[in-house]
Amino acid sequence: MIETVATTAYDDQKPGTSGLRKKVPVFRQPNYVENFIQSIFDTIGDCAGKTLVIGGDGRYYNREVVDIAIRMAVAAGFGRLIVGAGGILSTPAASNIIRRHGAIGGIVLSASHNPGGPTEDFGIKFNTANGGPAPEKVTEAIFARTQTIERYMISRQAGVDVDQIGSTRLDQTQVEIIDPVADYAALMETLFDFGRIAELFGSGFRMAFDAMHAVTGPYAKEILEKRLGAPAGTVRNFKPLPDFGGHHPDPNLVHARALYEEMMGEGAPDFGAASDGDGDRNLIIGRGIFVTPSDSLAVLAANAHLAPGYSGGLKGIARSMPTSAAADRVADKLGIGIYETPTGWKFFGNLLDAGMATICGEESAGTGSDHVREKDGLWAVLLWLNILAARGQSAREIVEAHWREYGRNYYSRHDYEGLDAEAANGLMEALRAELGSLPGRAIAGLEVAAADDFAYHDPVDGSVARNQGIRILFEGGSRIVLRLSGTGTSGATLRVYLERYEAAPDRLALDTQAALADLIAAAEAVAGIRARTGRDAPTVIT
Ligand code: G16
Repeated sequence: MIETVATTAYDDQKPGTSGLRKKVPVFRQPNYVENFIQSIFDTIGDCAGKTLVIGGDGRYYNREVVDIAIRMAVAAGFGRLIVGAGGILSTPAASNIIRRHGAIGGIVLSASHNPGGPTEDFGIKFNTANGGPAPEKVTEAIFARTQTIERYMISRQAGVDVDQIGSTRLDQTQVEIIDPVADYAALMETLFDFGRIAELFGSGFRMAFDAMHAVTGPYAKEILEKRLGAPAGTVRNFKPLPDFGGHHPDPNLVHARALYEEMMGEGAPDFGAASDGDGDRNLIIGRGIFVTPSDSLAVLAANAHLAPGYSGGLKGIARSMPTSAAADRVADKLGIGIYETPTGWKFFGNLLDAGMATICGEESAGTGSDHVREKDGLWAVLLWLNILAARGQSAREIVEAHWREYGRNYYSRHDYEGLDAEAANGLMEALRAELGSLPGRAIAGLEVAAADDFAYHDPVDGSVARNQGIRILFEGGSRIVLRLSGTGTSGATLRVYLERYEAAPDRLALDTQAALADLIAAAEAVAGIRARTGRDAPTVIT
């Protein structure tokens, strides 16, 4: 039985950098979830006979929303639903399934690296037929629809048991509950030399992978321990929990501190890695060395040809604007295109679809390739393993050799979280107003060469995205970027990105924060962070 339910619009359902992210109590308001899902379906238009993928990262409220999404998709007339067993699908696995099964798109439930629980974060995003996050014109259409919605449709038939792998018919819809891992693991086998990586593990190579009680656990267990023969216990915290064990499933140096300490300590394993809530981010730590996401992108791009899936070379590299320019040097050397996009994986979609880029990366711990249309945490880890196995060197040796060859882009991001939104917006507006007068001025001893508010002109569809972050470029190539996060769920988060390039052989092993000290001072001087936000120090330094 399909019921049409009258509803009233909410005015705050505007998707951010990566879908609609709010606190669980917000999603629990009457019809809040239903309004958003119906707005997605109304934006798709005719859903009859089409295929839709549904899954999420297993966080608190995932099961309830999977059930609602299935019922509403049946009411919308979809022909086939593909749902991860237990309501589980990592973001990259969902992207792969959409592509592999010719789905019109997917509903992916996640708030990524944000904490989970009854008062914590939840999120809904829509991915389109290419497997990637919906581009801005689609998210804007969904948002517009949420503003005028007056009804939604839902099936009141008995639902399906999402824990039971199998296929059930509900009205005209075939609902398939699938193993969330199988298709993804098969894809990884086509890209990497599993035999060689297995030999590495067979030779006594030790690895620590922290799944942070999030979605990657079952994927990492299957691939690393079962298929590649890593010793049992290599994958830690592998059981996805609705509250991630009370932690933030954020693979950075704050929330994966224990792994970092271990990798820097006596008797550290050879290689350490972690992934986030929905499995699209990665953290890479070699024994005695943290590899910044920007460096990781550059090293992976320079060595990708060592993995079978990339042996033919790369078509191009894309990075988000705040990501360091380390990858640009690799692209120059390889003689391939380098593209600078705004923050948000959705901006890579066109470049990947058009065959202009093969590998993409972001400073926010995201790396991926054209194998799917999302960033992919485990993919990055497997490419690293493939490279380690092929080169027979440690991660540290590889990174240091990379710096010797290309120079080093010292890089750090300072986040000021939970700011008063007005104060944060005021800071950005004041900076914007000053941009024209900055070039030629000296700030904290550094001369400004150029300053702008980044605008992206998509070379594929000609669309323009403005106000994507303030860039202050200094003589000599150092820079500061300031922007407000588009993924937070309370107040505002100011991100300050700092970068300095060094090529002198005796200046490649400096302490990162010390190497960036004058840029940190310049950011404070130009933006007045302390005075405007009342904060003396960043909340998180990565
Ligand atoms: C999302 C986006 C990324 C972006 C990151 C941070 O990642 O997919 O492209 O870099 O947020 O965005 P912001 O700086 O606006 O907070 P995830 O892993 O949270 O989905």
